[in-house]
This record gives sequence, structure tokens and C-alpha cells, in this order.
Amino acid sequence: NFKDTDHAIDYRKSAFGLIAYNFGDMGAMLKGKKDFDAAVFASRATNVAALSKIPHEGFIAGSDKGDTDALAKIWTDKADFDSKMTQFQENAAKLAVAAQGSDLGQIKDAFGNTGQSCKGCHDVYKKD
Ligand code: ASC
Repeated sequence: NFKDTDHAIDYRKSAFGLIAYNFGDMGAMLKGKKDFDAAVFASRATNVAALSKIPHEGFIAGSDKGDTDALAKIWTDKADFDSKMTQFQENAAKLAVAAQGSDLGQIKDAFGNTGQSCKGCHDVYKKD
């Protein structure tokens, strides 16, 4: 169990930071900001799929107070928050599968869907 709410906040933020780094590098490749390397891209997609399962556990009751951008709405609309988190995990898993193949259109679609999952949750549940 977490020691306290700060520990839970730190845990989920650590995972989000790793997700942002890996996802951002994939975006850079798809947007032509750096060369597309299929092996690196697939490795990052695998990382994001695994990491996507980590943050949810850190959203414990009371952890809207502290060094966090999480809004209290997360805990009042918990079922919706949970389903958005599940949707993100499913999209990230599909992206990891697509990244094993060489269909760039499919990879871009799966990347876009995953990014929409990030944004869809941030728009509602994250301070801006
Ligand atoms: C990122 C990142 C996010 C998402 C989001 C997608 O790279 O840090 O929060 O993508 O911007 O729309």
C-alpha cells in the first residue's frame, strides 16, 4: 500500500512522465521530426502499453490534495474516470500490436486513438 497520498501522487506522476517521454518520441517519428525507426517505435509502443496500466492504482481517495494536477472530479465521477483509463489501456495495447506490423496507416490511426485517450481524460480530469 502507499505510505500516504503524496506517495500515490508521486507513483502515478512517475508513470505519466515515462508515458509522455515514450509517446512523445513516437509522435516525433510520425510527424517527421526525426527518422522513423520501426524497432524503436515498437519498443516505445510496448513500453506505453505496459506503463498505461500503472497510474490508475495511484488515484487513491484524497489524492487530489498535494503536488498534483488531478481534479477532485475524478473521485466524484469515478466510474467515468475508470472507463476512460481502461479505454486508454486498450488503445495503447492496440497501438503496441499495430507497431509490430508495417502498416503505417494503421500505426498512425492507433497512435491517434491513443493520443485522443490521453487528451480526452486530461480535458475533463486534469488542471490546465
Ligand atoms: C503527449 C502528451 C500528452 C498527449 C496529448 C495527446 O505526447 O504528453 O498528454 O500526447 O497531448 O493529445
